[in-house]
Amino acid sequence: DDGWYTEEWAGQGSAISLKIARKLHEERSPYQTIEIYETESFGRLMTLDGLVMVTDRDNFIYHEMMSHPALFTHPHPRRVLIIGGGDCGTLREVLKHASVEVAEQVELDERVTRVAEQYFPQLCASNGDPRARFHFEDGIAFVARAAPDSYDVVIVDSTDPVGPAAGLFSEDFYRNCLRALAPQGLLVGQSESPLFHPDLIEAVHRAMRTAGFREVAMLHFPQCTYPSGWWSATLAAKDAKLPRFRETAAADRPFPTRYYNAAVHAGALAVPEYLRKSL
Ligand code: AG3
Repeated sequence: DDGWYTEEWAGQGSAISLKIARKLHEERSPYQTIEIYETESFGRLMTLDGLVMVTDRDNFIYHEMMSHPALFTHPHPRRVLIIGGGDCGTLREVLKHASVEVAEQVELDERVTRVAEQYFPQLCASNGDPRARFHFEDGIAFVARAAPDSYDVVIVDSTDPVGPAAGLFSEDFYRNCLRALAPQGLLVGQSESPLFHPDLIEAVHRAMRTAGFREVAMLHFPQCTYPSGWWSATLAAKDAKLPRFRETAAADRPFPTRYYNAAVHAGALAVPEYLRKSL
């Protein structure tokens, strides 16, 4: 232990290292190893099975981009379902929208949420909101038995597509999301790095289309502590082409954001040249 935390980026011959001040917590939950570190310059760090999930310093970019583009695209998002997202950062952003009447979160590992409540209280600041509902169970099974037309927006804030999260990138899962979505419904899922994982992004697009989503688009944004430092989310529309986002509402949003704004939203949808043909 040389005082640095390193996540080696599998198969990419590269890594992220953060200088550690001290380790605050480690436990083995029924699902994974959860660790919390105090870093020297990125605030607190949460890892799951050795993979970076959240740092204090840069998680706002990811959480804002997982939520606001979808919620400012749907015409009137009232019922939101979050799959994963145990650190509650996405939930906090979703609850900033006054139109949201209920936000249900389905996280497999309750310990992730309990540890986040203790070590990332800012991310969990809205957990007591009466609109928030927590389910600690498998999101794949939850969506499979959800009643049709239950949600306006489904957000998949998952770990990498390995182990229990692999099913969250499958056509079957997307088909169940499609059914659970109401008319005009939107699905958004984190979809890894545009630099390191273009094949996965392409596969996600294909699977969503095959599942029946009418239009699929990629959003991209920096996330310096995730593999390659550049990340994506994939947005899909249930029953019509993706509407243009509600740009005026985004520009006039009555709550603070640190990364998201209307121009950032438009820019995040621009398709990099090398992906233009494959997507
Ligand atoms: N999002 C985790 C994305 C995967 C990161 N991958 C990695 N470090 N290899 C979930 C946490 C944010 N709510």
